[in-house]
Amino acid sequence: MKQRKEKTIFSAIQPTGNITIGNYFGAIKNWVQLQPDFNCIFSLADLHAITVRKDPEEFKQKALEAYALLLACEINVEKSLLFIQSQVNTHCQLAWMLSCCTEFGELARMTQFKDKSSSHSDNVNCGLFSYPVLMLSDILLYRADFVPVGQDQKQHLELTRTVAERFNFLYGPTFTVPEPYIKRGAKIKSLRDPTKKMSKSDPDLNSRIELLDSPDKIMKKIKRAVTDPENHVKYGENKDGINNLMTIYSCTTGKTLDEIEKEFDGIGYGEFKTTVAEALIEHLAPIQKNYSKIIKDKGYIKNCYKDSAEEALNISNETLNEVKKK
Ligand code: ATP
Ligand code: LTN
Repeated sequence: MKQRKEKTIFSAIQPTGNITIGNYFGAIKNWVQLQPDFNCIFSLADLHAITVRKDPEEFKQKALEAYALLLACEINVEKSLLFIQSQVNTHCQLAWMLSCCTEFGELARMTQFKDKSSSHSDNVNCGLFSYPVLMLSDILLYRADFVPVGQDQKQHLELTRTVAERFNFLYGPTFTVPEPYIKRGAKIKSLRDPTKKMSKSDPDLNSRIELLDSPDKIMKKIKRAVTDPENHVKYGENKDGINNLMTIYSCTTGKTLDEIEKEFDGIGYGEFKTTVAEALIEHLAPIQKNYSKIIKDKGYIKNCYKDSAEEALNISNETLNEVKKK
């Protein structure tokens, strides 16, 4: 990280499956835009990902691809850190200490835990339960001021603040209490069930657009997206499917919902879907082009994550040592 700015940003993404436009518009695009103004520290949260069972070989490959894709999205390792969580051992150490400052009841209330324990009822492990403690440790180690995430992570952020304040109160000022940095309207829903969030681990491939999907796939998936019988491009209640497509179009083009309603006044869902798909295809093309170059250069990718991990370890060790002392 070359320049030291006044404020620091931390965020992470799990290398599970293929990164979707939900991850991109909800998180990664913001990360890229924040790079000129903040010290930016980003991580691939592989330790979080193993709360759900993985095939080891596939997992390793996915982590490498996710790393390359973040570089392709223009996370710039000259300016920012982009490291792999399991390569920086301070995270687990702080997580243990802070798990002793987190209440059982606080973790039991987390909606992500409730959702994931019902969708993976054969493996409700302790890691799934204490997941937020590792996450808040990720953030607090770097004394981050802001954490850009999608709305689904807001509850974990509130817990991060609670635990930081509790520790500071009990042992004296230590942690920066971070603020969430959440962009309005950036929650992208599943194309098949627009009441649920779009997720890269949803078993239904048609529920999501992945950043590396071909133009043909993007067109097909958008065409098949669930809508309502009204055939009127208007944002509103009980129109989750159309609301979602309008959000995607808005994120892609920068147009407001009002502008979109005007643009498609009197135009049906079929034509609207084609326009949304075309805009997405155009938006993703440069990322896909960058990715195909980067993924061929394994040496470069390795250098990037090793250098970042080394620097992350130096920064986080300072915080960890202070916590140990206290
Ligand atoms: P998984 O399905 O493996 O749980 P995910 O797709 O939900 O993964 P995460 O790795 O948990 O993604 O999240 C990475 C970042 O992307 C987070 O900041 C999260 O808030 C954001 N994000 C994930 N899904 C969406 C979505 N549908 N809309 C907006 N932001 C999202
Ligand atoms: N739990 C997050 C990923 C994550 C994260 C973090 C995000 C792990 N550690 C620290 C922000 C800050 C998720 O599932 N999106």
